[in-house]
Amino acid sequence: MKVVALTGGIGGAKLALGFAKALPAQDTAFIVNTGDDFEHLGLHISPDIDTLVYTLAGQAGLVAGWGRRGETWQFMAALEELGGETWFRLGDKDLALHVMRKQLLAGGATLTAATAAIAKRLGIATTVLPMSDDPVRTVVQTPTGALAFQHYFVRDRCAPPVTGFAFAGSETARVNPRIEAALDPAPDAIVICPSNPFVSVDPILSVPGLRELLRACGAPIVAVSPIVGGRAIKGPTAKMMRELAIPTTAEAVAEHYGDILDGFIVDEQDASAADAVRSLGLATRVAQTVMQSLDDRTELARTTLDFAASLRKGVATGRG
Ligand code: FO1
Repeated sequence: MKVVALTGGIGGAKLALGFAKALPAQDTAFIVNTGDDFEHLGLHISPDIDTLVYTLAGQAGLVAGWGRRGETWQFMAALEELGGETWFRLGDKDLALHVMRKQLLAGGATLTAATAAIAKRLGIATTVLPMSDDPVRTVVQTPTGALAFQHYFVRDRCAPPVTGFAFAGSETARVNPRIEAALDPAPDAIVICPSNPFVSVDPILSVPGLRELLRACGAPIVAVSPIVGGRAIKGPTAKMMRELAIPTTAEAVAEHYGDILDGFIVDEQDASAADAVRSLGLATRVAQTVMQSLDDRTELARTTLDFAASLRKGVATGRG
């Protein structure tokens, strides 16, 4: 089985680890959101790439879910003394990765090449692909104006009500050519991980041509709901849905993804949503999607692949 999975943020990284444990490395490729990226302190920060590579390397911070475990904060303390910006916390070990990435990019490397070099040094054998090597930046629209993503997410702690999103640079961004290679030959499954649909998945799908590439390759496309029992397991997904007057339900997420999907997996707590999802023309599967242990991650990965396989056998997918 070969999988290509779209991921961003902490929820997505959990399932990504499940795939990395369930499949051989050469059969596993991740398309990662770079809409959260920003230039900060002269560094190029790529939070969703870093959350994924630290998770795959077993180095992710267990509490917050971002940054590295076992961190020290001498750099932040010294920066504070100098009056530098410390609202975005960079641990001492994490800092080394950002400095290395900046050095590679300054030397002319693409974000893909820099990511591959870093992933290799962290012992990661799976393929980690930024959605594009061109800059795409998520902008959060609020009643009092637009916010850069990290200002919304970290500096303002997701407090401002959202009215919409924009992905600056997406008009001219090119799909990472390595993604085209990963889709040819077609994988057995394309999976949209349980990430935030608005600020982790939509930026990926905003890259011109990527949505069409995913659909054209013929692999079944399935998503795992990031909403369980009306709540997001982590992060502002449900809050954003409420602010956008979208019901905080699993089926509302399926509807949001629209016709790119063939199948949608809902948690056992939302089994009652299965009919509503089917009425969207989607195949659906009820499973445990809440991932606490490593086994949960691997089990959900296997369930997702099995579900996609059942769709690949030509079962009516309801896809237009
Ligand atoms: N999130 C926070 O809430 N506070 C932080 O200080 C913070 C620092 C940080 C440093 C590196 C990194 O890769 C991620 C970091 N994040 C922090 C998380 C980050 O903002 C989010 O993970 C993504 O942008 C949204 O998924």
